[in-house]
Amino acid sequence: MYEDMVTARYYEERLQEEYLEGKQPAFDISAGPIPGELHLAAGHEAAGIGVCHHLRDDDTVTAPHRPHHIAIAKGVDLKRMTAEIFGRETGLGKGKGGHMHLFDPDVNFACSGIIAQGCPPAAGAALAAKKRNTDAVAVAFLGEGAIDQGGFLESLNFAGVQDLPVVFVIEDNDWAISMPKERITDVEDGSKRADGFAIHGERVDHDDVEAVHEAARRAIGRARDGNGPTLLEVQVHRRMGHFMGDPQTYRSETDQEAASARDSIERLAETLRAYGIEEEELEESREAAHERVDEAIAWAKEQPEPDPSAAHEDVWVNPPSGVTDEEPAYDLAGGDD
Ligand SMILES: Cc1ncc(C[n+]2csc(CCOP(=O)(O)OP(=O)(O)O)c2C)c(N)n1
Ligand SMILES: [Mg+2]
Repeated sequence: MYEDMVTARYYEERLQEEYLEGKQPAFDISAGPIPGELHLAAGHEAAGIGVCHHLRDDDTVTAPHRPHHIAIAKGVDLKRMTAEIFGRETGLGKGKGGHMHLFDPDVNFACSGIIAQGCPPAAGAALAAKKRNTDAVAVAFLGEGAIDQGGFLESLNFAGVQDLPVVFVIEDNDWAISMPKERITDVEDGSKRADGFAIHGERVDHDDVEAVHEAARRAIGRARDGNGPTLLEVQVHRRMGHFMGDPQTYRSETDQEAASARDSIERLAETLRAYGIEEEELEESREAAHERVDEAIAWAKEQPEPDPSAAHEDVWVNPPSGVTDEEPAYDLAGGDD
């Protein structure tokens, strides 16, 4: 878990460098090697990694717009994920999705820029696992800013009624873009939403990966054993802006400093030292993590860019006429019928 946490943090530090380098002197969001928005999850590592360390490849994970730490912990191919973020042809989505739309069918991972979007598909994956009589489970991650979304609440209900092997994990970082948590909900503990659906709820109120791992053991064990869904909330911290380039004028310096002062990675390192792990061993983990990340980024940057003529391929299920030479299977515009 320590190595994955260091990998996730270092990965984002390197992405940040690559991202900003291309956007100077004025901040042009479309310029540089990583086009578009970039949402970094530094400060969220304990949640993604503490939970995903219980999962197998055949378990499903859906993540939100801040997905890197979760994808790394789920075992998504780091090279192809990086190529996707850099918009390259060999990326997971042929360079067309970018960092918020990573899909890796090999390890059943998906994410989306639409908040709480991953909840219904996770419930669906759990229903499929149950109908196939396997013990696979599904986990949906979402932010505390998404806990009033209909898709989330409907998924909780459906999962409860159908006793599905699914765990919903709220990463509570106190912010939804510039909106502090207390202005969008009167519920201090998001896991209390579970009570309204008669399912299990639990909150880990500090971003200690050991505590998350323990809570996730209970939740995922319950799902795997056929004992139904759980709603788990983990207090995390947003060390960065909402997206890269966010000036955070809405946020006090004290709040930003407090978020940076709580470092779940250093906390785990301290714990490991207390268990008698030598500094050398921790250093080996850090070096292995850095090497893996540097290699993935170097590989991604060497990958070809997609051919512009392929822009519409894989985008439309049924291309409107004019997009390709093929005749559409039916008239998307509706017509008389
Ligand atoms: C359905 C929907 N509404 C609005 C947005 C715009 N939006 C993007 S991120 C975000 C806030 C998300 O906050 P939270 O869920 O707490 O996640 P965090 O960014 O803090 O990790 C919003 C409103 C969106 N992506 N999808
Ligand atoms: Mg949030």
